[in-house]
This record gives sequence, C-alpha cells and structure tokens, in this order.
Amino acid sequence: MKTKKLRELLKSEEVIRVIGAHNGLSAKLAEQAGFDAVWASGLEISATHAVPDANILTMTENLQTAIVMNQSTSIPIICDCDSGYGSVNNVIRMVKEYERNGIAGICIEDKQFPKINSFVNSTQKLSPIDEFASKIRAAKDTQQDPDFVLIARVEALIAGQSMEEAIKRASAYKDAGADAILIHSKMNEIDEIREFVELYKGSIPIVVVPTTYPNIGVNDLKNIGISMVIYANHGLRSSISAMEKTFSRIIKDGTTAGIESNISSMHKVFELQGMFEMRQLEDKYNDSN
Ligand code: SPV
Ligand code: MG
Repeated sequence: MKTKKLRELLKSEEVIRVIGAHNGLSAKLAEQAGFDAVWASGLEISATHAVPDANILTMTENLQTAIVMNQSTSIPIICDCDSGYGSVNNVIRMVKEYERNGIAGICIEDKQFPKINSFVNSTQKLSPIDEFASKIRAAKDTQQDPDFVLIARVEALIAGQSMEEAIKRASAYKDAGADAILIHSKMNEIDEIREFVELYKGSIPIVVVPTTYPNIGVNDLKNIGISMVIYANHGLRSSISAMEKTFSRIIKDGTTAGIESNISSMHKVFELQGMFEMRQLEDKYNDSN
C-alpha cells in the first residue's frame, strides 16, 4: 500500500524528497530520478491546462490527473488539494474520493476558496483558524485507512501575518489531527523557516517548499529539523523552457535537424511509455497460441 510507504517515509530520519509533477510521464520521471514521492502540484496541473492556479480546475479534474500519475509510478503521490475545494462537506467527499483512488496523502492549505497561488502578488485571504481546524477534523474522521496522510499547510507568513500567528495556526492544526505541517514562505532565505521550527513546539513532521530560497541544501534542511522537502514546480519550469527553445528553433531554422541531438530519442519515448514491455507481452502470449 502506498499509504504505508508514505507513513514509513515520515518516520525516517532522512529528509523525504518530493518533486512536483503534473501527468503520468512527469511522475514516472520523478520516480526514475530517485525521488521518494510525487507532489501532484496544483500549480503544475493548472499550468498544463493553461489556466491560472486559482481553483479554476475542479476537484475531479485534479483527481483524474492524480490517478494517472498514481498508475504510472510505484511511489506515493501527495496531492495538493488547495483549501479543500470548499467547506467541510467538500473536504469530506474529497477525502473519500482521494482515498478510494489509492492516493497516499493530501495537503490542504488554510486559505479561503477560491485560493490563489502563494507567489501571486495579490491579497492572500486566510480562513479563520477554527474553520480550517474543522476541515482537518472532518478529513481525519472520514479517512478509512489510518495510514492515509493529511498535511496541513500554514499560509500565515505568505499572507503577511506574524510568526506568532503561524505558530498558533500550526499548533491548532496539529491538535485537530494533522499528520504534518507545511510551513510556506516566500522569503529568499531560510531564516523565517528556521525561526518557525525553533519556536514551534509541536511533534509532527515539518514540510517546506523552497521555491524562493533555492540555495538551501537537503543536509541543511535536515539539520534545521525539516522532515520533507517539496520541489514543487521545477519539472514544469524545465519543460516550458525546453519546449520554448525547441519550438522557436524549428520556426527559425525551417527544419528540425538542428535540435535532433538535444531532444529525447524516439527510443526513450517508447521506453517511458512501456512500448517494449507491451511488445514482449505480445510475443509471450502470441507464442503460446
Ligand atoms: C503547488 O505546487 O501548487 C503549490 C506550491 O501549492 S506553491 O506553488 O508554492 O504554492
Ligand atoms: Mg498549490
């Protein structure tokens, strides 16, 4: 069970390394690179639909994408479920659906619906602490498998609130039953996160998303006391720049000859999509006829 795998990872001494992905192929590449788990990123999935990361896609669209990702890998998928798609009743259905479809864990953030991506220069509307704690309690009461993981994401620092507020929220979410706290920051250095960890007296794992503080290494994170790091958008961003380069070069050159040596081979594509495995199975079963 992937839920068990994720639980085991959470108990480990090492920092769990998670990478954002948005479809079956990117999830598979994440596994092949050696990541412990895949983050079904709201930013990535919405961007690949060419719509804003602002609850424009429905829960079902995100879940369908996560199901494909889950089927393409043997490592756990942690789904970015924004603020839970509405009220406690939306959260209750969400947990049932995600769990039923073999998703190992979910993350919900304490923002109001519709949320907007944390790095957008816009007002970030937080939900009242009690309201969000109720969503956590509802989610934990709903899950059937005790190993299903719920990460509660604190957006206080993103919303410009005080460290005290962030700590207060993290403590309330732990008390409501969260399995881990994601403390999000948009600072360019780790200092804010370090301060949070020092002040936070809770015992549950802490998760970070170092998008704006990329210089922090996994060993430093371990020393600070971080349990999980999510590199939330690097696959998406690398695919955008790779495609942009290739596409513009073809238009400019009027031929694909110049980019052939820089792009993956057809053999690689076949390998990733399981073409060779399929052919072997064909041979096996046709031979036995
Ligand atoms: C995502 O990947 O969608 C996230 C992380 O939620 S962030 O973009 O940093 O908000
Ligand atoms: Mg997101």
